[in-house]
Amino acid sequence: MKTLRNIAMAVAMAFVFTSCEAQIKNPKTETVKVYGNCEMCKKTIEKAANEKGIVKADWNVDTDMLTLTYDQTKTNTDAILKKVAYAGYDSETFRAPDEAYKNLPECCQYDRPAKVSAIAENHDSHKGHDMPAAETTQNSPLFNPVYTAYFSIKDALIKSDGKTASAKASELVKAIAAAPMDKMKTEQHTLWMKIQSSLKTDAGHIAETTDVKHQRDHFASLSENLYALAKTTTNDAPYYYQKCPMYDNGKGAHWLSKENTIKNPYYGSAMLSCGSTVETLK
Ligand SMILES: [Cu+2]
Repeated sequence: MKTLRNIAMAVAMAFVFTSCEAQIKNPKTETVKVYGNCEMCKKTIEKAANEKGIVKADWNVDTDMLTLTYDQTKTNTDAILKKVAYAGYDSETFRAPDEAYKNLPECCQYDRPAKVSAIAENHDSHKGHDMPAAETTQNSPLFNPVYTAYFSIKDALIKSDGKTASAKASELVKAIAAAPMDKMKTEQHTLWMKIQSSLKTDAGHIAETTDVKHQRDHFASLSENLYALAKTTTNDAPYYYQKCPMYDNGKGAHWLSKENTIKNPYYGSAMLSCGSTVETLK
């Protein structure tokens, strides 16, 4: 009898807990990224998303992830993210109107993501039009001029053609200077600030000489930095991170290529197929 009562109690308790949990009817839970900085951002984001009995929102300051539980017969994630965008916060789905972003307190002016797929439905229809969505959905176009110049240097070094390597390095210097920092994601921007001066130095030295040996020394460190950068981007085609085990008295050196086939830029025709792919970046 006592056991039976305990079971009945447990069932009743479980029911109470579930019904408390289920304040929101027909619940659906989704976690999405919303860009922001601080505790104040958390308040604003949650306030914009919350709706009594319909939406419960929780934004994590450390991960930038917004967990939404909502009544799926009454709303959906897009509708909620639109409200969040109007409050000034970008998500992967909606970009906040620039005005709303500018109105945020200074501490809340987070680094805006490069990825922009759409603008929250705008009162001013003109604003929506000058936002070329397709151009910015992928991250790699940001750095395309950098990588295009880099791959040309690599191809010249494969042929031990110091003159072309030098010319292409001049293009790389320009591409580095023109990289749009305002469009980089936070992690890319941080990395960019760290590697920018070495990129300039290495590209500059390759440009200044036609001595292939000197160019290859700088190409090795240039490749390491561009590898780190490539890891933060989504590439339209895979980049292969390849290794020559012999370079610099057996210390080895890496390079990036768009082809899986090994064409070694460190020794050219002498050791053309020496090396291997160590990582594929997509
Ligand atoms: Cu803030």
